[in-house]
Amino acid sequence: MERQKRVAAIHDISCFGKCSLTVALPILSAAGVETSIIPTAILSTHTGGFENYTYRDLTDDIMPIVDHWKTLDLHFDGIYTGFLGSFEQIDIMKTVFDKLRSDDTLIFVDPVMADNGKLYGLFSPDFPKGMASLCEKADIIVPNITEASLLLGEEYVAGPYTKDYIEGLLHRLHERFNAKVILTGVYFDDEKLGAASFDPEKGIVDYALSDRIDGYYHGTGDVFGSAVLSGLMNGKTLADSVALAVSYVYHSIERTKNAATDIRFGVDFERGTKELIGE
Ligand code: PXL
Repeated sequence: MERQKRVAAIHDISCFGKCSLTVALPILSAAGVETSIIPTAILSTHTGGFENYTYRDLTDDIMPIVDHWKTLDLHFDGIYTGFLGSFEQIDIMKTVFDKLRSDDTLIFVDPVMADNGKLYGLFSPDFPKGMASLCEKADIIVPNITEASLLLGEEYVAGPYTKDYIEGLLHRLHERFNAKVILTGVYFDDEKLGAASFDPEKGIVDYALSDRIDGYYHGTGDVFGSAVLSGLMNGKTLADSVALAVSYVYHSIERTKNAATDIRFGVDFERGTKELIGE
């Protein structure tokens, strides 16, 4: 049997509301990937639509965890970062990458900081500069269109988009960050929504679009990123991993919509995990 892949997932734990580590850990595990975690903070809920949430910062615990791991001589096939709460955590991630990576480690950075043309309330206007400096260290970045424009210092453009715009954005991101790029929130009309990816080795842009389900469902970016990384760790191409993730997110939203769950509570990704392993 092939060696099991191992990923280090570095995100916050939002105790209620299904995102970040409470999504990355179960999805990667369900896909057969061993998943070690470094929690960067513990919140009672995520910050999207809840008030009075608790926030315990765990910045001081990150390096001691990494330094202990170093003594165990662990090999990581992937390092996956998402929501980071401060510039300090961004800087620490650069050291974490240097300490934990081997020659074949995939550095997968989701620059979680904004959506729908707006930076999340928690972040100062200069936060994107910090996130951009982390993306410079990545092999793959997974911004949505708002995050992509912030990373490039460009004006946000609202959709529907043209292929020229999407492909221009992908190429500018690739040139700026020297990484493979997956862009989420791509749509050309009101019917379909999904992602576009650019793999420089292949030289073309691939699209994966599904039917659009209206409503802003929280945590879908993390479900998407975790599913893409699952696909990659299981040997799929970038384009196939993105297509798998778009379909998985679509089905997760569909189940949630049918159940009429509060959209802040996250999506029902749990009852679809078989899709991750092609069943
Ligand atoms: O899903 C991204 C995310 C992760 N963690 C926290 C968040 C958010 C988005 O709002 O608030 C704490």
